[in-house]
Amino acid sequence: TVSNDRSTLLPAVREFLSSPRKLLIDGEWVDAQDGRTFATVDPATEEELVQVAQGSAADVDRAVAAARAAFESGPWARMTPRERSHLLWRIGDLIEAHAEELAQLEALDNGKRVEAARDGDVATAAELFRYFAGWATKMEGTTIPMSVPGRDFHAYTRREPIGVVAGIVPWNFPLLMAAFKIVPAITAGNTVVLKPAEQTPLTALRLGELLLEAGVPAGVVNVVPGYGDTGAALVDHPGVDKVAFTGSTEVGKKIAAAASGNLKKVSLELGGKAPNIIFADADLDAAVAGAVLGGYFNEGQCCVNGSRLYVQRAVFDQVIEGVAAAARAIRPGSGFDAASDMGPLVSQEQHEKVLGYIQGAVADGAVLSAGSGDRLGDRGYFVQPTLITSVTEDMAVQTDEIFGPVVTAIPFDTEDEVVAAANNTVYGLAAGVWSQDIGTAHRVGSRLRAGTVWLNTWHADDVTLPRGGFKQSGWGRELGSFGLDDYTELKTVIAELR
Ligand code: TXE
Repeated sequence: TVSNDRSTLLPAVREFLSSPRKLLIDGEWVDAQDGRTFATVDPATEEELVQVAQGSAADVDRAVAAARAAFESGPWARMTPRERSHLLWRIGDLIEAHAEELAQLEALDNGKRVEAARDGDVATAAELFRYFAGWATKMEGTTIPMSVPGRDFHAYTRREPIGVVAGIVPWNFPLLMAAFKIVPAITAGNTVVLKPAEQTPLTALRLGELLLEAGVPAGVVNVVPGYGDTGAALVDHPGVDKVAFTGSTEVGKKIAAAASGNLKKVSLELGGKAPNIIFADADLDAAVAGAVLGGYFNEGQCCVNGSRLYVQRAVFDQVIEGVAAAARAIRPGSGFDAASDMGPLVSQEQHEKVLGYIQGAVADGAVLSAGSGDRLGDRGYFVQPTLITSVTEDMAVQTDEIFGPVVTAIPFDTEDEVVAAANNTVYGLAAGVWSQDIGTAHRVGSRLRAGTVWLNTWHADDVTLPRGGFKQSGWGRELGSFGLDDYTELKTVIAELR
């Protein structure tokens, strides 16, 4: 049985959940125009947490108008880079000051462990604001020589904000994904309408309150929760200049098509199916630990998880034994239970999808080296971390993004063979190599078609590093200095010196 003790909930969290949450539009908390609300659910108990206003196309209209007005006039348009920098830093401090509260809200809404939310999601969100606070004053252009015989010119470039940015985010790192969209956008002087995922709107709404408290002017960041149709209304809106989306490849394709209406700029961070390659000369203890972390981190609901394990034949049995033993030892439980190692999946839909893939693999003839394919307990969306062997490349469990704690493992003999297999996917988000031969590690790393490659590590990360996908894993890069490029237009100015 799963413990669902909620006695540690902070008064601020209880207060936040005590009344329906509203939309943030133009600095005000308002109901949806048609009065509609939807329930957000605790995935550990399957009980409703609170009702949340559901934005319709009319609310999207109001939010886009507010973002447009804030972009073109008012305090935001006149704010200096230094003032924006200080503002960003203040928000980082406020997030840190409310870390436990935000972590508890995240654990309730998403299911992840409070500790993981506090030390991971919330801490990184705070750092993101601080890192980009530094960039606000460093959005420099260049002067460029021109060669026109007999005439004199001064030419230079400027980085200017794009305008109104729609951020549409998923449920796996709700606060952090909200920060991924808001931070670079406002650093560069854009304004934002954020659409959190329907499964997990709460921390984005709490962040909205903190943004106002920090002094973000009205209309600069608007938060409009709702389902996919709310997101679609934003993508279709002619007043939106850019869409920044993280989610499924399927919806990413719809967004790319719909955005063609006014040719709004689009950046996409989509699905993945990362290959994790372990050579026989690897430090096997480290590789097994990396395979476990890479496979099961965040309940397996992470786009850069190493879900396809490839192990060189000589060490295959040894590695499988190690990963299976570790997977069986993981104790799923409530995110509020200090004894649990892993929370539930986010939703009933995700639970059914993941169990369906595991059962489908068994029906196809694969073997479960860890996990059972059955739900754990009778309440909450729990699943035991699963390792699948005797897998072939054509099985759905091997080709599709599952987005749960499910790892498949296939043995290989040669480098060429494993590189071909690893790259044989529509995705290209992350990949990894384990080998103590630096030549092998770097050479194979360079042959893998993925936006992030980890060598002898997994999930090592920093807000300073760009991330994004090759192939159908996306368009553009987020974070690091490159992350600002997608939120600015480059203007070339040419003056004749007469
Ligand atoms: O994603 P969706 P879902 C993958 C993962 C998962 C699967 C389905 O494999 O199992 O996607 O998850 C909004 N126009 N990833 O259904 O639908 C939606 O409301 C505009 C990988 O949750 O892509 C939510 O806010 N917006 C991924 C957001 O898009 C639309 C993380 C993501 O939802 C829309 C999440 C539309 N037509 C899921 N339809 C990653 N890359 O990390 C939906 N939305």
